[in-house]
Amino acid sequence: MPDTSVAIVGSGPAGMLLSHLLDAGGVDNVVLERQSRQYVLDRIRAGVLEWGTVETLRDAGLGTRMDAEGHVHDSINIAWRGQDVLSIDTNRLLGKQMMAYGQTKIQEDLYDAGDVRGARMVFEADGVRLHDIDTDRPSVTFDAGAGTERITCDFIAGCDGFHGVSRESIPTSARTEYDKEYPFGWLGILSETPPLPILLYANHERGFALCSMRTPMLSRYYVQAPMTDTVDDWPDDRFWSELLARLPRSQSDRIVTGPSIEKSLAPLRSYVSEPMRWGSLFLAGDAAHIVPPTGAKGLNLAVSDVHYLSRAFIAHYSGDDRYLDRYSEMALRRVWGAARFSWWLTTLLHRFPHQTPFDQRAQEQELSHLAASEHAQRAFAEQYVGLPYE
Ligand code: RFL
Ligand code: PHB
Repeated sequence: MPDTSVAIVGSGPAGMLLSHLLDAGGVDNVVLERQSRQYVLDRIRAGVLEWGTVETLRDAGLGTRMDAEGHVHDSINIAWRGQDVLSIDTNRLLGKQMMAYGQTKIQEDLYDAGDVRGARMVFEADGVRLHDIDTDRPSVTFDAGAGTERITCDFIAGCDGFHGVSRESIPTSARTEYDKEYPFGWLGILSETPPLPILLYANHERGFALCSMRTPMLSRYYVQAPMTDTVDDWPDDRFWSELLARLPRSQSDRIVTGPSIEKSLAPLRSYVSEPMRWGSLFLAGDAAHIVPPTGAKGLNLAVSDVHYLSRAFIAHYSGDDRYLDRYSEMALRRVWGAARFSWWLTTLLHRFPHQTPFDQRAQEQELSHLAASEHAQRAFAEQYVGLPYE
C-alpha cells in the first residue's frame, strides 16, 4: 500500500484547493510546501475572481467569508487617450459578474479549512524531489531533519508554481514550451485608502495603469514600469503622480492617495508547457502555465485546472479513468483561451518600447471600435468573465 493516494507539491491556491476537493471526495492526500505558512500568506497577488471560481469555492464550502467580504463587479472599465472611459457591463451583456476578493484571503480560507478537516500539510519541506513518475508507484522525497523522508503514492499533483520542481521532472524531450516575455513589468501598491468603486484599466501614452480594490478601505493600484527599475525608484509620491497622470481627470479626481503599505514589481510573461500530464505526474496552475496579469486569469486558471483534476482523481477511485486520460487536453483548452486573451489585452493596453505614434493610434482605434460595437464588447466580456467549464 502506498503512504497516500495523491502527493500534492505546493500549498498555493491550486495545491490547497485540490487537497480540499480530494478530501471531500474521499481521496487521501498529503501537501508538501517549501515555504512557511506565513510566507505564503504574506504574498500579495490576485484580486479578481471569475464567477466559475466563485461557484467552485462556494460549492466546496469555502464561500462564506468571500460572500460576506467580497465586492461584486458588474462591469470592466477601460480608459484611453486620458479621456474616454468605456464601461463593459458584463452583467447586462451576459448576465455574468466578477468578484473582487484577494488571493491572500482565499489562501487564509483554504488553510483554515485545512485545519478544520485535519489536512496533512508539511511546511518548510526543503529539497522536494519526484521519483519514478513514469511508473504507477511514484514517490516524493524531502529533507526532514536528520535524513530524507519518502512518501509513496499513486499520483503526484505538481501545484508548485512557475519556479517549482514538478514541471522540470518531466523529460525535456517529452514536453513543448511556449514562452513570451514582455519588455516591462507591473509596479503594484496596496494602500489603506478607499478604492474607486470600479475596476479600471487604462491605456495611456505614459504607459498602462490599473485601479483595483481589496476591501472598502484597501486599494490596489498598478502602473507599467521597466523591469530595470526597482521599488526604490518609485517612492509613493512618484507612484501617485504617475498613476494620476495616466487616468482621465474624471477618475483621477476621485482617487484618494495615502502611504503605501506594500510595493512590488512583477514581471509579465506568457508561458505554457504541454502536456500537463506525464505518467503519474499531473501539473496544475502556475506550474504548467503563466499568463500576464492583464486579464486577471492566473488564479482562475489554477482553480479550473483543479476542478478538472479533482474530478479526474475522484472518478479514478470509482473505476472511471475517462477524465484522468483527458485531463491534459481538457485543461489546456481553457488555458489557451486565457493565454490568448491575456496576451491580446496586454498588447492592447501597454506601451511597448519603440512604439510609434501609428502603433498608439492603432491601439486607440481598437478601443474606439470596442466602444462602438456591442458585438466586440460581448466577445470581450465572454472571455473576461471566463470560458465555461467542460
Ligand atoms: P502559487 O500561488 O505560486 O503556489 C505554488 C506554491 O508552491 C510552493 N513551491 C514548492 N513547494 C514545495 N517544493 C517546491 N520545490 C516548491 N516550489 C514552489 C510555493 O512556495 C507556493 O506556495 O501557484 P498556484 O497555486 O498555481 O496559484 C497561481 C496563482 O498564485 C497566480 O496565477 C495568480 O496570483 C496570478 N495573478 C492573478 N490571477 C488572477 O486570476 N486574477 C488576478 O487578478 C491576478 N492578479 C496575479 C495578479 C499575479 C501577480 N503576480 C505577483 C505575478 C497580480 C499579480 C501582481
Ligand atoms: C488585482 O486586483 O490585483 C488585479 C485586478 C485585475 C487584474 C490584475 C490584478 O487584471
